[in-house]
Amino acid sequence: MRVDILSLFPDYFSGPFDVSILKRARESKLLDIHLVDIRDFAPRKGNYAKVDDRPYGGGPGMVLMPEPVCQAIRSVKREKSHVVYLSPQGKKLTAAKCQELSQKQHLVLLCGHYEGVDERALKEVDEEISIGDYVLTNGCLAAIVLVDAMARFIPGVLGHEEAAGQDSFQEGIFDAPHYTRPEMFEGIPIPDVLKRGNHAEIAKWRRKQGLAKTKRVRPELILKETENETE
Ligand code: 4FV
Repeated sequence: MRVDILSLFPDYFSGPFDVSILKRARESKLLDIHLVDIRDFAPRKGNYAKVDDRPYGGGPGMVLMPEPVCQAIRSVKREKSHVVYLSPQGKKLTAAKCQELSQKQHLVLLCGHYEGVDERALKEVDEEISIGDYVLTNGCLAAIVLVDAMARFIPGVLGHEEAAGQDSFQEGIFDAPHYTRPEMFEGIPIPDVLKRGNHAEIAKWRRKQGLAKTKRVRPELILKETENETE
């Protein structure tokens, strides 16, 4: 999959894509990430390229201008491209959405900055996605979160396939608690059921644990899950 990330800070991405699973995914060409500097598409006065201006109607902060944003998107957009604008005004990113995006051939991610992007630039955008109900200093972080969570669904990116399949939220509920050696830690043993090695019993216990914690911490997920089951 090719991913073009449009931002004002291409350097922001040096690090998260250069280690561990994402580094391996890029090396094995499962993930082909390109960084585009929106400032390269701004009209230049001398060596200054203006990308932002004050908001019409007044108010605090600055707004990203439509011209450089649209030109940047058009510089990479092609027939099968799917353009996503990361912003707090988007639909919340979910595992299901990550799985859906992982099937795209070409993703174009637009990272907001300042107060946001001029609304008219959104004519080049297919969907707006938020990573959560809080405001970041810049949208680059949201793009990193999306690429990371989405890449896990690309076949071959994770070591053994089923890992993503057993994730939290895969069945709309939390993952079960995990245990590893030592069998006794500071007087706390591992649950007996995990020692008995009866896989059906272990699977039942894990689902029960996942369900119980989801009910306690995120009851709305249960409602949604049962709604999905009853649909
Ligand atoms: C954000 C979010 C987010 C808003 C102002 C960047 C910032 C600045 N993006 N999910 N939450 N973006 O806070 O995606 O433009």
